[in-house]
Amino acid sequence: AQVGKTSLIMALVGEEFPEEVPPRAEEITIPADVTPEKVPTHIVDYSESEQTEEELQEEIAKANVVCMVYDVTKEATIDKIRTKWIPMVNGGLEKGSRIPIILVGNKSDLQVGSSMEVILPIMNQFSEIETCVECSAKNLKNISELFYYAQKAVLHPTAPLYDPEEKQLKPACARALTRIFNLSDQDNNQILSDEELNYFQKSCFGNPLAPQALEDVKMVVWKNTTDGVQDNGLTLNGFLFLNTLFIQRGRHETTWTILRRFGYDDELELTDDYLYPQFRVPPGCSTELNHLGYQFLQRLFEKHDKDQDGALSHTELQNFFSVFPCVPWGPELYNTVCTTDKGLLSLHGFLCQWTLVAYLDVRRCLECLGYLGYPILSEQDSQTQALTVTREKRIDLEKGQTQRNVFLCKVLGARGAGKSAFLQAFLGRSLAAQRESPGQPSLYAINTVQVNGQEKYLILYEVSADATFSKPSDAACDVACFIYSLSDPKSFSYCASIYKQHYVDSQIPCVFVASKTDLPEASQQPGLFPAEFCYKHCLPPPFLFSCHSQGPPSTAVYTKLATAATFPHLNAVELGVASFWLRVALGAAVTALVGFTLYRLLAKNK
Ligand SMILES: Nc1nc2c(ncn2[C@@H]2O[C@H](COP(=O)(O)OP(=O)(O)OP(=O)(O)O)[C@@H](O)[C@H]2O)c(=O)[nH]1
Ligand SMILES: [Mg+2]
Repeated sequence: AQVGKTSLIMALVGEEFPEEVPPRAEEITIPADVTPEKVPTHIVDYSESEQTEEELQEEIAKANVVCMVYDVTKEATIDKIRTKWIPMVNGGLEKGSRIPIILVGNKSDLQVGSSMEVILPIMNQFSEIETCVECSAKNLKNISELFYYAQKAVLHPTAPLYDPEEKQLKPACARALTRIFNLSDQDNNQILSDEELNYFQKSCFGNPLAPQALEDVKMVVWKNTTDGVQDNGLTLNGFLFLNTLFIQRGRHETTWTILRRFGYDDELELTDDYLYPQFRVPPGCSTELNHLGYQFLQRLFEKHDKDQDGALSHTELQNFFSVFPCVPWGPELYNTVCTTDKGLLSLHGFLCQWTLVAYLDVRRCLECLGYLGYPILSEQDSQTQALTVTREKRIDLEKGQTQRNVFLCKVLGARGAGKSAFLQAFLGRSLAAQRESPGQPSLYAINTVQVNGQEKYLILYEVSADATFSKPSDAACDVACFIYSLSDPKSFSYCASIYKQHYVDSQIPCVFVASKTDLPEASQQPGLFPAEFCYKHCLPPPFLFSCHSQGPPSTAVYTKLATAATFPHLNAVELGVASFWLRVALGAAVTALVGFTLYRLLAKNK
């Protein structure tokens, strides 16, 4: 009481010292345009004589920041801050969710020395105290500063960033800044060069550093650290030191600007707005990376391929994921995409995997591109610019053409028919190669295929023989591949039955594949001749396939699948099916014709 709370508020608003004040000032809102941080500010006074403690607690619960005023000439009022007011404000709250406090020493005009000696221990005791300021309502000293600090405490709180007791960055803050350092270190040499620092500066603050400022920054770091500057650039430690310095000098808004630019919120988590920008995918449409997305990913691949062998080793891949909260790809990766001779991830395999993620789970893809700093590094508004939503499939079918570059093929077949082997063969692995290094099984395999001179991505998905097809989407895909084993007499009936139940009336192109042609053929169950079945349903004749090969298995069947997916509107007849059946039929006619001609020749020579 009587420390001058009401006078301070009225001095701020009236810009002069009010000689007479009521016990409690009216609630006021200062409009955004006249406050230093451009946020509207609501100021609420408290009067012990007019309000109960419950009323005070209610107000505190609504507040973003509390200014605690003491009288610099009365030590008892300082004592009460420590013993009563701070415990009251933050006592009920759990650690971490504390309301920032500004200590305000009023009536500085009456005092000769400074109250700082008494205040400092209190500040050290309570980390929720953002700052302290001495002021005077009487001669208007530091009044606007006081409200500026209050705004700053809300907008740029110290607590998440800095541990005043340890005098160092908090672990979460150091982690976030480390990630930002790694993203900004574009050539991956663990040093921010002048060029990288300028890019960083520009993306965070809108303009590059002046050459002299750049030198000054490095000089400060060099003078105060042992390893902060190396090869005329800033190391991670130097970068962290610089931010510690900002905070220690009360310039947390600098560090906050950096953190927010890279997508962090007040809890130092990446915000949902940043990780999951609005992206609408209407039903019937698919999602693909566009050239911007591929360009960005290729650049990052090259950044992390330190030995430039065209592949990411396990360590290099780990390094690539260092800006992620956890590694998103499991060991099945190596059975999903092509690898190099040494079993490492090639650029091609890397881009295939990204294509798969973009197609199957676009939300996840946006999230991952967010971790990689896409918006900042590509100078675009958001990750959505790396992706394209394709036209609705129904319209593609109507128009008879598609712009899609990625197709999904479901691979169906009885147990042991050779589905998994078929997927692996798509990655260029013969049966021998598969047996030599089996690895973690994957239900997906993705690779590129040439269709009419254009590169298309084809995703193979192995449907378990136990799959139930409980909803229409279980059958949905761009092309269905039915695999039966020539050596297993029972395996065709599974294909025939799934085809008849789920595909015969769909518009999905279907291809039958007879697998294991290297093994002795067993006749399929009576009454079921695959070729006859295909003919009856206007399907192309079964494609003969074997993974038992020297070197990579033949790719013809995958081209056929991708072609069928690209031109679904072409029915079997146009896809050359007819010509096959015609050839079979014509075969007889040709023989007859040749026979006739021969006969004539013979007759002539007689
Ligand atoms: N000789 C030969 N064996 C093959 C061929 N393709 C697959 N196999 C073998 O057939 C067996 C079954 O192959 P998988 O690919 O696991 O069959 P699947 O259809 O995936 O089986 P499930 O996942 O259990 O339904 C394995 O032992 C393969 O090695 C082939 O072209 N030739
Ligand atoms: Mg399998």
